[in-house]
Amino acid sequence: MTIKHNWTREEILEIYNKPFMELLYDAATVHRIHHDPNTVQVSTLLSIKTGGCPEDCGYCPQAARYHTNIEGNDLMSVNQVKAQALRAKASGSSRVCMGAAWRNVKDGQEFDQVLEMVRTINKLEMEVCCTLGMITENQAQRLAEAGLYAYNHNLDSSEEYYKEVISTRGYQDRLDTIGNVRKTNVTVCSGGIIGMGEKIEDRAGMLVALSTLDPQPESVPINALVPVEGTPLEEQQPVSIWEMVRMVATTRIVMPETQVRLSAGRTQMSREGQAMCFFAGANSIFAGDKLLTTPNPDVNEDMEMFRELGLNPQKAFEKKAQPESVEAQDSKFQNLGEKPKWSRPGHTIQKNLEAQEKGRSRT
Ligand code: SAM
Ligand code: DTB
Ligand code: SF4
Repeated sequence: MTIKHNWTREEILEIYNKPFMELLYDAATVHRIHHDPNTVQVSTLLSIKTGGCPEDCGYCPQAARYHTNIEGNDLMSVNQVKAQALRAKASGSSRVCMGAAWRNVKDGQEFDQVLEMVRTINKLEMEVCCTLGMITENQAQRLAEAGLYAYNHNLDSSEEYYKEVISTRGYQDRLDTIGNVRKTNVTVCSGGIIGMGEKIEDRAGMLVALSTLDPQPESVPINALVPVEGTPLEEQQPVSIWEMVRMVATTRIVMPETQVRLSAGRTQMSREGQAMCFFAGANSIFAGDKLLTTPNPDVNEDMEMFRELGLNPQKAFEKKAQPESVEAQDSKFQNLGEKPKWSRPGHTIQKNLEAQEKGRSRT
């Protein structure tokens, strides 16, 4: 079946704004053609390096400048990560997604340690995903060689609205990193956040940027903003379940083969609301009582919801074969000690500056 790669903003808006029942029916129809509607992939997030990030992402509790109430941590040890991965596996997850509060990856001991974490989890027969910020082609190759299954790097919004939220990096950096991942056999996970004050046109703009990638990302997380005290977006009103369902359904229609992940924001959703999202084409979730730093529903409650809805967790490597892990000493790709010049637009975002100022006066 051919996949359409030339979606326009107008076409996507037309889908997003359909009468609700039509949208739900169309999305569920596409979903059933391309996926088993009773299977949902379950990932567990693991924050391997928390807080202290130099970036100014307006939504993020881990940006050092906003002085939120999170507990920061240095990079976890390989053994700690292995223990957490085993717990995640025992609770029914097929994938571990390791997140680091980094702007970009730097070659050196810490990256070598992350590569060892990737090898270790892959050997537990689990899919391994990393989200470490911007990466070069060589860094992507090294992750691939260690056995990485997926790399998460979100576009987060439309190119226009991105400038209203982040000033320390540009949209093109994100696209270039996704391009670097695409040069390897690692799958691409890229999506975004709704509820940051963007217009529906921006949501459509983000879906244009994602759906015109060829190939389209293998997975697309849709996050509802978790407003965290201290961040510039702390006062944003929560998105309604109707908006979430519309976003999921539209994503499903424009990216039929992608796994659409119902990501941050599930603690605010009822089971009925989540069921609508699954019907509209969501077929993955983050499980575990914590996302990276904010709460997520209890695992037992999620499993109870799965039973209620007759959903089954997807097995590891059902969509794509398990990659091999090459040991460090046999690696073809070396630490190049690169110093890539990722951009730093540095334009003024009033809200970010105010939150930064408030944070400063609190310490
Ligand atoms: N530092 C890396 C980066 O920015 O790519 C990886 C970690 S970062 C926390 C990963 C993603 O988490 C962001 O791209 C964003 O989509 C999501 N995120 C962060 N804070 C959030 C919040 N408060 N609500 C919803 N999603 C959030
Ligand atoms: C994604 O799109 N959402 C996840 C994962 N990819 C890394 C992260 C959500 C983070 C929510 C805020 C927090 O817990 O810090
Ligand atoms: Fe840092 Fe990533 Fe948070 Fe931005 S989203 S502040 S880059 S951890």
